Amino acid sequence: TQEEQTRSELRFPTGFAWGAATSAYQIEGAVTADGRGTSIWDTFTKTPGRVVGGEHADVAIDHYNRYRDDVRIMADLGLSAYRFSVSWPRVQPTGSGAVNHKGLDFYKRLLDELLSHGIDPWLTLYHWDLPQALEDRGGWPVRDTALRFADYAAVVHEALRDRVHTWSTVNEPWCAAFLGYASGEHAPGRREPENAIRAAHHLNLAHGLSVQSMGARRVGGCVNLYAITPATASEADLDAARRIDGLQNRFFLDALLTGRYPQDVLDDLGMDLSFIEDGDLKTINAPIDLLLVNYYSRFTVSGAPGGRASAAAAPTDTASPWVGSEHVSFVNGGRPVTAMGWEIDEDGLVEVLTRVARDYPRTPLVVSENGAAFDDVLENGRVRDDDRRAYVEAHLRACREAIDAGVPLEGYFAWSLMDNFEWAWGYGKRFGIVRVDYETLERLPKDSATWYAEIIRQNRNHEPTDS
Ligand code: PNW
Repeated sequence: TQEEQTRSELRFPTGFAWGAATSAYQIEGAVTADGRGTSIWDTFTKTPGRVVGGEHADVAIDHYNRYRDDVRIMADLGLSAYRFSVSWPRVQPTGSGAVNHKGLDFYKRLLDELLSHGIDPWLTLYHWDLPQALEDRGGWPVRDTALRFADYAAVVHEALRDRVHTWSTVNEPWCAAFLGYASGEHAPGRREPENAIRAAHHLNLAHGLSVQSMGARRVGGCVNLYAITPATASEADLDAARRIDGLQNRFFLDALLTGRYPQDVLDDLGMDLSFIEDGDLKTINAPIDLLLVNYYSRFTVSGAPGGRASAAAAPTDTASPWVGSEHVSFVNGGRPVTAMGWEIDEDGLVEVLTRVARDYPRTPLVVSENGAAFDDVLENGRVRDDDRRAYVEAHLRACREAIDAGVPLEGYFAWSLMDNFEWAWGYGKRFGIVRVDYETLERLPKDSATWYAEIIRQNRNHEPTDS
């Protein structure tokens, strides 16, 4: 039958990680509990005009208090892995010095709960919630922030190493640098193009320094990659594609995996780069055990004026994140879009994965985020999100295709486990496979979650039972 065929095509290798992902600020709430310090996202969300509807995440989906229920949901879905992040200001309220043990205790409780349900925790050290005190001293454009991060990483690693097998450092340095310091769409909301490049370098440096300071085995870096197509074969459009690929993809991939910044990108920037010190690239190129790839969409780009300045309109008044390539425009590639306006293109995922495996060989890969926001309808206690189910299914097929092509892909994490605070968009964009009622905070698995659970069950039934 059709259904059996679907399942047999979605058969994955034994040991494949079946996961879902979240991040601290987007779900935890409890922003003043147990000695947590202030992060740049607390400040940003309280600044008028920054987030749609003035929404913030003081309560978010109250995961800090409801983590037991949430782990139960993961167990019911049969997830083998869960990717989450640690809030730096919970652990070090001012980003350096004294450790707040009550903050670490929360993660110990969460990890114990996960482990007791047989769910493998994947810990991300930084998902954008910089302690405000460090931003007050200059933030990511300042080198010292990377040094403070290395200390923080060592603290977390020492406290949680007995409970965590897989570590990752900085989630999506592109977003943290360019949405935070160039376009201003994300916290801290600065529009300082050259400082955004400094931030990008120091985020890379923070990655490398923390790999060293943790001395952890099984540690990875995390990048958000896009498939990129020139709008036409014109010279201007080909140049636009080279530039955007350079700043979005190669600037991070080359640094982490080859220890070099792409020369063409440095040339495009045409700025003083003396903040890059001798030995930095060697540090950034610290050996890692895997690369975490977040994938959502494809960009179609043009060097001719007239298109949009960004792939999807930002919800607030922002500048271009494309430092040195502000003239590039993003055009409609003609594919269906999600509620974010992001084009759906699963072939782009095959392209991205095979490209990374070819150009940066011998690094195991994981799809650490993939998913879609849609305008869900709750009807008779059920969310029939066939659009999200189709998105996940298409991208899982893409993963399967990449594996068949020889890509060393070790897992897939749906973004997101639950509806949550979607940054500058607030709560209006729902990415969860589990619905959250923002009045009652009740959780309800959507049809996409039920479907995903069935795929996982089919795959895990075929694994050796003595593992
Ligand atoms: C990622 N962009 O964010 C993040 O890792 C998640 O926290 C987030 O919720 C998810 O994707 C969905 O947005 C991105 O504008 C935010 O290019 C913005 C962009 C990319 C990724």
